Amino acid sequence: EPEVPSFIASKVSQYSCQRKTTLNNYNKKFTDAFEIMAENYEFKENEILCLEFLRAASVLKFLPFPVTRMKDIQGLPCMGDRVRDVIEEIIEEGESSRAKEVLNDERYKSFKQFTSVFGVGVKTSEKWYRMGLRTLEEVKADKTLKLSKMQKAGFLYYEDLVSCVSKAEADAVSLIVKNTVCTFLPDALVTITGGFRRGKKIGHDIDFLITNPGPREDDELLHKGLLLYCDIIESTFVKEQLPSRKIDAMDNFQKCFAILKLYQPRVNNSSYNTSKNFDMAEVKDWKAIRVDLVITPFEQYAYALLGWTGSRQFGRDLRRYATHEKKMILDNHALYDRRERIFLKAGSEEEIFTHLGLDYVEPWERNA
Ligand code: 8DG
Ligand code: MN
Ligand code: MN
Repeated sequence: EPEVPSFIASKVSQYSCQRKTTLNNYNKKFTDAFEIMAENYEFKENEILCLEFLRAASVLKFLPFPVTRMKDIQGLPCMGDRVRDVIEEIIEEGESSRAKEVLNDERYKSFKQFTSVFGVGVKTSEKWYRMGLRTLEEVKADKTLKLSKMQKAGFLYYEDLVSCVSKAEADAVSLIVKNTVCTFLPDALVTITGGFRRGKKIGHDIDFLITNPGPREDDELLHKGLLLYCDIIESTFVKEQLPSRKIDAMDNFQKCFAILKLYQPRVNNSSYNTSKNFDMAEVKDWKAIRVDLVITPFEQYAYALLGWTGSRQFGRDLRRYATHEKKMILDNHALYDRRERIFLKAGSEEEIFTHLGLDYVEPWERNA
């Protein structure tokens, strides 16, 4: 029996920023079910129940052993009745009937398809669903719909974008981005953030943080270059404004949710060469890849790095911890101490953890 003597359930923090969560998940069958439940609540715009299941998933991802009896979750935080019901059923039946119902639910299935398109969120899905649309085929066939520029690109490169990005692809794109950025800004720092910085082997996109030490002259950077699709969002950051208190704060950096054209060496497959229809031009030798490019002023780099490294849940808990345990406000730009009425400067992630009175958590331990 997997018994971990040093493990004390009642000492587990309710905040994932006080836990170390690696990619080694012993409780995937539970956390998968929770994430389906959470996503369904997200589609219903029920933030409270969505977060309840995401927090529970995050606690079980942290457990150093698989849950096999209800006793195993005794004393753990974030285990409300709804969560316990799902756990109990999975222990007894091997699966959750509630999660299964969600997977078969018409509305969930439609929203899942719709939101898989780049540029389509819950709001657009809601609109399409109310119009009676149920599948992506129906959406594509409806010529009265006015798609945004982003959504048009999402449909155009759909197949490439739903197939995930590998670590090798991320490394290849990283070289291209670094080279391109450095031709414009030789001193610029380009860092991969997001899931790949946390050690994930696949992702839905590649996240980059770009900063230029010294005088600011980086506004032009995103406006030039190699992008298939790029919708640039201008920086709206106002100096001295208080950090945002929103739980899922969008930041005000100049950023670009882009699609990059990654050329891939053609596999020399002999069946192509003997084919009657062989035509070099018809073989697609590139893949569309989703890339997030975020430009940050050098003084805010550590905060931006912490925010964009994620995970989303880890970030939410950092902000919740700052607000409720420290009377501070944290976002991707700054940390504000409400008691002292000062902004706390940080040149590294370590310093931000220190400001918050937290033990440092490595990026690969932030997979909450
Ligand atoms: P994945 O791409 O492998 O699926 O996972 P990920 O890398 O963890 O997720 P992500 O959606 O790419 O987001 C990376 C981190 O960036 C995540 O922790 C949340 C954070 N983030 C912000 N601001 C914004 C924003 O405006 N949009 C998005 N999508 N993510 C943001 O701090
Ligand atoms: Mn990502
Ligand atoms: Mn991203």
